[in-house]
Order: sequence, then structure tokens, then C-alpha cells
Amino acid sequence: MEKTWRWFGKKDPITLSMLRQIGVEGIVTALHEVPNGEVWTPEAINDLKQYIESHGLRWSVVESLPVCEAIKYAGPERDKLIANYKASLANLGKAGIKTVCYNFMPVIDWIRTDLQHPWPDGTSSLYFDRIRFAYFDLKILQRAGAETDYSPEELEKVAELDRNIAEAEKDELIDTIIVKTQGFVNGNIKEGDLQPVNIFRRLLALYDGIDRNALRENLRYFLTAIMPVCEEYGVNMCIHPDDPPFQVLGLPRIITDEADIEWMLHAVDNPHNGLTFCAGSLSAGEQNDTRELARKFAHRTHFVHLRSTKAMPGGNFIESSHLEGRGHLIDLIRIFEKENPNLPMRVDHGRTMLGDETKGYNPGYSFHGRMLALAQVEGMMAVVRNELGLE
Ligand code: DNO
Repeated sequence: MEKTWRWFGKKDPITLSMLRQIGVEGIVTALHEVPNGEVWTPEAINDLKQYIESHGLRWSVVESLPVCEAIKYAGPERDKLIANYKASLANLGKAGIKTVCYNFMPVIDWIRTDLQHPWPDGTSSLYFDRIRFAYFDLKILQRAGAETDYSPEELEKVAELDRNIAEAEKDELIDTIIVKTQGFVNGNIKEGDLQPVNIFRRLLALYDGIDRNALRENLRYFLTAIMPVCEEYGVNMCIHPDDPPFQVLGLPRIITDEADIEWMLHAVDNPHNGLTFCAGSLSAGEQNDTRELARKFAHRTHFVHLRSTKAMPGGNFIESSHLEGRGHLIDLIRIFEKENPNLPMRVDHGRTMLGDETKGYNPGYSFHGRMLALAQVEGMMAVVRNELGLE
């Protein structure tokens, strides 16, 4: 596998020279400054590409070329937005950047409730707490009908939290769930936006009446429309699984497990329509065994995210060490090295440690924590290559 790293562009405090020093080979990035829906021009693409190459690295993967909400809910402007998307894909293909990661999650990309959940050793990880999430849904968002999504025990725990929670903690929950984790991935809400909860409610309303089947059809429509460009320029699309892989906030989620992935790959049965195998997202679903999924879908995987999670009681999960948890990363490396070698791989997220906490890094994207994870993954890769007689 190619060792890649998610880098957030020239403003990222983690520089390309630092990445060179720690053995990174390829860069995963995006034109973060281009508003969603606008065309990525050849000039902007080539400028960033040359900058990356001037550091002895290559631009391996685009993560993400964001899909606008109107494409996902089939708004009147969808064809115009798809035409722009195709133009960006063609420009990327012409520049030789041929792996494009995206997602089809309505309104909210990944979800966490705690950005610094402590481990006993003094480091911290991202965390999802189902009761705190339900609190956000029921008490802050006050979504109509939300009660039916939770058990009586969960509703009781939310009521108890409501009796004790401080105002500052509520603000922190809002900030974590819909602001801090979203803005930097080119999401809908950015730091500094006023009244994020109201913005969020308006976005949710766009999906009134859009169920799983409708969202699936909108994905099929989008993929069918872009495949000719992907074929012409050799671009591989790789959808990111829903994170976490279950229904949330009354929104449909359609890339959560084996059946969903199978549906998606068959719906548009073209080798350019593939998967980002995110072991972290998939392992957070108790229905998923990452090893089975990797065996089944390795041939349609174009990009791998190596990360692991530990399921906790009550539907909570924590991002665990890359050596432990439900990700089973060493087995995944064995499978991918055999079934589809040379895929770009990035370590996805890392712990916050050794001063990372004061650097203002994007949540999950620490330097020391990811560097440690990369070293662990490199070690696993070396063992697997040795087992396979490759070195
Ligand atoms: C979070 C990321 C996601 C991912 C997008 C891909 O850390 O894994 O935001 O980049 O879902 O489109």
C-alpha cells in the first residue's frame, strides 16, 4: 500500500517537509478554499499539485470533492451542480489525479460527541456517546418525533442529563457535533457561523420526505451521470461509508454495511464506481466484520482508511489504538496486500498526545498521534509483506 497522509493545504501547520521526514509518500487533500459546487480549475489544481511535487511527494487522492446537498436531495439545481462536478473530475483527470473520495451523507458528515475523551495514559481520542447525542437531538435540536428513535431507558438517561448539564456543556456539544467536526471537511457549518442550530434545522428540513430509497436513487442518478467522465479520464470514485454507520436524526444513511455497499456497487456496476474502505467507520457498526467486508470488496476498493474503534456498552464507541479494536487492521493489510496491492492508504485520525492539544489541529488530525499510528501501520505492513515473501 502507498503511505499517504491527509494534509489540509498550504495553511496546514503540519508541513509537507515534516511529512517527508516521517516517510509519507502520497498526499490526500482537496482545494479546501473552493466553495462547494464550484468548478476546480486546471490552474488551481496544477498549482497545488506542483507545490506537493516540489516537496518530493505526489497528490495521490482527492478527499473530498464534496457533493452538494441539492444533488443528494435532488433539488432543482442538481443537474447544474453535477455538470460542475463533472468539469472538476475532468480537470483532475487531466492533471493525473485519479482517485476521488466523496460521501453521500445528508447534512452531516461524520459524528462525534467528544473530541478529547481521556485514556488513562494521558492521551485522548474522539468518542461517540449515544446519550449525549440523543440529548443534542431531543433537547437542543428538539427534532419532531425524535423520541421514537430512542428506548425508554435512553430517554430516562437523557432526562437525567438534562437535570445536571451546564449551559457551557450544551454549547460545547453543539460546537462538537455540528461545527468543529464539520467546517474543515467542507461541511455545511463553519466556525464563526451564527446560530448553527438554526442553520442545521433548515438543512434537515431539506430532507423531509426523502427516505432511504429516494436517497439511493439520487446516488444512482449522480453516479450514472459522472461515470462517462470517469471512464474518459480514468478517474476512480470511492465513496466513504457513513460514519457512524447507522441512521441518525431521522436522516437516511445508505452506506452502512455489506448489503448497502453491495447495492451501491451493483447499482452502477462500473469499476470506476468504488469504495473508500474506512475501517474506522465500518467497525463502529456492530453488524460489520471489517475482515469479511474487505475480502468481499477489496477488488472495488480504491482507497483505504486505517483506523479502529472499540464498541462500548450502550451504543457508545471510542477510536482505539490502531493495533486494537474492531478494525482488525493487520488482517485488513493482509487482505489488501494480497487482493489489491498498491492501494493508497492513510492512517485515519490519531490520538491527541505529546502537545498536540495546544496546536489547533483539526479534530482527529493530530501530528504526533497520527505519526505514531503511521509507524504502527508501517510495522504491520512490513510483517505482512514479509509473510507474503515480498521483501
Ligand atoms: C473524517 C473524514 C470524513 C471524510 C469524508 C469523505 O475524519 O473521514 O470527513 O473525509 O466523509 O467525504
